Formats: sequence, C-alpha cells, structure tokens
Amino acid sequence: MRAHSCRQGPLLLLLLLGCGQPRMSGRIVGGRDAREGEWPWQASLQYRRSHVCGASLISRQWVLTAAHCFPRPVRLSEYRIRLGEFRLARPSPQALSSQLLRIVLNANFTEDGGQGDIALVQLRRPVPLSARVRPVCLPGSRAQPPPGTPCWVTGWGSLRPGVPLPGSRPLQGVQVPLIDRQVCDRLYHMDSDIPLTEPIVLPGTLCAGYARGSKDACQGDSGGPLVCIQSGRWVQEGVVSWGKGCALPNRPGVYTSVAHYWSWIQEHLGTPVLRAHHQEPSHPRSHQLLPLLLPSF
Ligand code: 4AZ
Repeated sequence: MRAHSCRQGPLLLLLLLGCGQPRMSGRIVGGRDAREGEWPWQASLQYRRSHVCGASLISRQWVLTAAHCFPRPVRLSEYRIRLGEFRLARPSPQALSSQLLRIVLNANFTEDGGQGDIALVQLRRPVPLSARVRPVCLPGSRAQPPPGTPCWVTGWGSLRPGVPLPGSRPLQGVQVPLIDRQVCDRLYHMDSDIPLTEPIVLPGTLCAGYARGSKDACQGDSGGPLVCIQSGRWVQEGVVSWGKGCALPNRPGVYTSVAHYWSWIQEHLGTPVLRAHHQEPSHPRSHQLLPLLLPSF
C-alpha cells in the first residue's frame, strides 16, 4: 500500500489533519499484519474486557459499530471501547479505554440482521487524538465508489471460522474490492434454495470481496470498518455485518452501507462528523428511523 501524506512533522500539524489520514503511510481471512498506526480509527468493542466486535472512531466522542454487537439485554457498564491498540494481548502505552455513555441502535435492526445493522456509541468523554487515535472520514450521502474499487477491511477477528486470531498477533487488514449489491445478491442465490425473487442481500447494505472467495472479514471483525481511499483520505463506506461463513466462493462479506445511514448518523451526533468532502447538508430522512436509545445507568 502506498504511503500517505504528512509522514513526519510537528504534533500540531498531525492534530490538525482531520479525518482519514494516518500519520504513516486482520483476521480477517487472507490478509496481512497492519503496521502500527496504519488504521488509527480501528477500535475494539469489549464485553467484560474481552474483544467482541470491531468499531471505528468517527469523532472524538463517537464510535460506529454494528447493532448485532449488542445482544439483549444490553448492560452498558460491562462494555468498553479500546482505541490505539495493536495487539490485543499486549496493551500498548498509547492505547486508551473508554466507557460507554450511550448506545444508539438503528431502529430498522432486527435480530435476523438483514437490515439496519449499525449502531452509534457515545463515549463517556471525548478522547485525546494522537498518532494512534484518529477518526476516519464518513462518506456523506453522495454516491458510493463504483464496484471494483479496492477497499480495506480491518479487524482482530478469526483467521478462519473457529480459529480466533491469537492475542499476540497484530491487527489484520485485507484488501477487498466493492461488489455491486445486485451482483452480490445473485452470487448468494447460487447453490441456494432461495428463489431469485426473494432478495438475500438487502437495500442499505453493500458487498466486498471476490466471487472466488479467499479474502474476507470473519467472526470478531463485525462492527469494524470497510474503508476506501478518496482524494487521499480514508473514508468508511461499510460496517462489517454478516456473511455466509468466511471467504467462501460466491459468499462475499456483507456490510452495512454508511452512506445509506448518513442522515441517521447526523441526527444522533448533533455536531457534524468529519467528512472527506464538503457538501450541502443532507435532509434527514426521519421515516422509520426512530432511534432506540439505551441511556447509561
Ligand atoms: C461474524 O460472525 C462474521 N465473512 C462477520 C463477517 C463475516 C462472517 C461472519 C463475513 O461476525
């Protein structure tokens, strides 16, 4: 992967950079070790101090993840978010933990997980940004990059189904191209009893991966970011949601589309998140998106 701008320089410059720009420059099946600080928005959502899901920092006080990461009943005080981490079993001096103030589950989410698999987490306090802790950019409601765009998914999830990433191994990342949702739906109908008239990959989601399989997110990567580079910044297009197995042929990873939920995110954040490109404010689509708020207790 090519190096990114602003390699070295004063800390002040680093802090002014905005979103989606690591200072430098999963498992994730078929990926490679990350470099320290390569994906500084990557977070670990932990339940009773164990990693359960990925997540991503989108502003100093908000993290994006998947709704299915919070099975009911949700005990807010049992969760924490780790940021700036690299190897989960070897806490890094630059890492930090935050307790959760609030979880906002998308109201479209149902346990079958087909739609609305997105959640916002408000941290107790805004976190200090550093070389290892930086927000990713969000896409806004503009058109998503075309099929074939090479994107990256990152996480501490399994190397293969049932084979967890050892805690001593670093964060993993794998490059996966975007796949058109309808093409992905047709792949999912191959060798399946479900009629083509019954969609499997639903609106509000996108796919990434290969028809041949071999590279994918896997268990434990859920909630984590799928990011694509746009104008030199990393923009989060997807949230790891589901897939049939991991890296199987004709069963690409399915992601919640961040752009699809743009106005929902805006409604809850109050303050605008950092975007890669300035654009007209979007009009909230309030229908059927009434939030389920889980206040702290
Ligand atoms: C999971 O169980 C999971 N291959 C996440 C992603 C994928 C499959 C399963 C995509 O968390």
